[in-house]
Amino acid sequence: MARGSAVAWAALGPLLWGCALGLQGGMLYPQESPSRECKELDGLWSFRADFSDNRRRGFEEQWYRRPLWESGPTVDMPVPSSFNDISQDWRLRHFVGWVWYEREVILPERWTQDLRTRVVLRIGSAHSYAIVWVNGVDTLEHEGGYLPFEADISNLVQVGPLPSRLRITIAINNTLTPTTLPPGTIQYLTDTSKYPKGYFVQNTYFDFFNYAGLQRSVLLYTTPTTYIDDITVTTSVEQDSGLVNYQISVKGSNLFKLEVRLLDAENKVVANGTGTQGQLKVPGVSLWWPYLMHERPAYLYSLEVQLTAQTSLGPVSDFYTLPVGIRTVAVTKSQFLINGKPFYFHGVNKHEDADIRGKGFDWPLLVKDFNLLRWLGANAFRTSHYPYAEEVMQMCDRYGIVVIDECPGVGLALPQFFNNVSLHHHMQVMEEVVRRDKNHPAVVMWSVANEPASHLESAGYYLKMVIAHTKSLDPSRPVTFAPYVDVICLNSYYSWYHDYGHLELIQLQLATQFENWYKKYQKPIIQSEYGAETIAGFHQDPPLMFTEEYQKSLLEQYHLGLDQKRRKYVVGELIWNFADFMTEQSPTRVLGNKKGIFTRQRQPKSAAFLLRERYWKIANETRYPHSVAKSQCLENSLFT
Ligand code: BDP
Repeated sequence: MARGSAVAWAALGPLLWGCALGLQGGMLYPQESPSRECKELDGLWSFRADFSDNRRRGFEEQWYRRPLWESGPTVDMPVPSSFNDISQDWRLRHFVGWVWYEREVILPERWTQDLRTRVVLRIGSAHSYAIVWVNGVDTLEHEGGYLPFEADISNLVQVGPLPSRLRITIAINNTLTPTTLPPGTIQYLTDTSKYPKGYFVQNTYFDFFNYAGLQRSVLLYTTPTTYIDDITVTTSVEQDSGLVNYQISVKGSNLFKLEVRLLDAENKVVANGTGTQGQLKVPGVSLWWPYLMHERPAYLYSLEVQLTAQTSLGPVSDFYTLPVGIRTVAVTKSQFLINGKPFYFHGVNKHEDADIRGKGFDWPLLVKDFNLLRWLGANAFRTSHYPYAEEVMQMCDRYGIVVIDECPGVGLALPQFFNNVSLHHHMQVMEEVVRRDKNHPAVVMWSVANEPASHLESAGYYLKMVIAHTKSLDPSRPVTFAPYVDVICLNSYYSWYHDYGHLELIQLQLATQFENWYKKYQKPIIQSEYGAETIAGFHQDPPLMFTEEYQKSLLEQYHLGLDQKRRKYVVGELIWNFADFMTEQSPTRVLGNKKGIFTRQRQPKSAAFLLRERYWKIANETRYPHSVAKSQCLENSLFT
């Protein structure tokens, strides 16, 4: 994207939008409406890991043909959750290969008898390769964890008078190979004096535990046979009016009518339109503002879409409601603009990670994390290093937490990972990320990779292609990582991995880092990672590494360096990390990565208070119109 002209770019976005998706069909978040029903399949599933030498016994014996208990012992497995930390069997914690999940469901009679109803099976995520059978019939395959996939199973359930019992079998393989995302390698250790025959290990090149399984919700939902398949919305602002450009795709019939209405937060209709595309104008618009950036909150409208269609079985209608935040995003040489105003990212990097459930989605954890973010005065996070659950993105829209949406392009460390098959898959994953998250006002930028080995010859072409593809998918948002991007994100660990213990060097080294990058590329910079390993409760003063005092001092030095460039071209800072998280075992990790400012149990280390004071101070300095924000968590505490 051209560097200078933010205005032209913002205007072009909505016009170019939506022409390049190669995927079949949309991926709207399932919702209940007068025309749609949902049936959640969360809870206990039957489970078995295939411990056979080649891990293929399940396929050889066709475990999907009959109830799983008939082919051997099963255990209870909660969904959503990672399977790794649930049982007392250490082999399961470290298991690499195929695991099998199964669940029986009774369907409402209408779903099986009414031929104007379409029944869809949707899996929120399955890490990392999944095959799905319904009543023993091969139905669906999907590659890649962290993103949803679904199949129309109407013809499997609408087959006779009473087939209301459904058996869903899902086989999931967590093996990472040079062509998966993230990639990995399997290494066979053949020295028989040290390893038994056939011994292998999974090598990965990233710093988080490769939790796996059905980590997000599985559900069944219905639509009519002619249905709203996808909605794409982009927004812009013209004087005091908001413009909402919509594009709707309908499947099942060409004989339909579409009506759209935009409602404000009080459910008052503020604009309406008809047809598959159009522009809605909202005079006196309430903009979507990031948390603490404006005295107005993150305002959400609702786009109600109503479809009526004629089918051979009679008329059908479908209803879908999409939350819409009206805002603009643009980048200049030295600023990141939201609604035309400079935005400074003061936030965190996260992981979807907590005890026992691993990366399993969990409402209490989600709400706690958002309460902590607001307490901290954080206005942004990066979804390091993979897309988070859809419910997380919805919370960001509602709370005004700005998101840099990162795909699982992490650990791209070896030359063999930059091959054509990987490139194709990486582009496909970006399509799936954009398709899923394109309508979230909170998402302001796509991140295509974390720390790829961009110096390798094979990486240059690969990364350029992924970035160009992402831009063609969504010209309305900037793209980050590596130098061929709109905003430069820098991870650095001065006085931690380099010159460790020497806090006095941070300011100098940080200044050199910023100046070199800015001189070369003249693009805004975000310090996208910095931090120090800290074991809660370790104290030493003067500070020594791993203590709470060292983490605090390191942060203080970084902040002095950041403040030098903050009003120039540095547009953000994201601490590594929000909370401690699990990694593979290694001599440099003590029960995981401890760079959190909160523990894995979400209790604060001393640095959390330091960061909190800083973030509220920055929020108050950068607020529009200038006013003092009150901490919502401590009534009588003002950070000015
Ligand atoms: C960064 C990586 C991140 C690691 C972090 C660390 O992007 O995934 O967890 O280092 O070492 O370079 O703590």
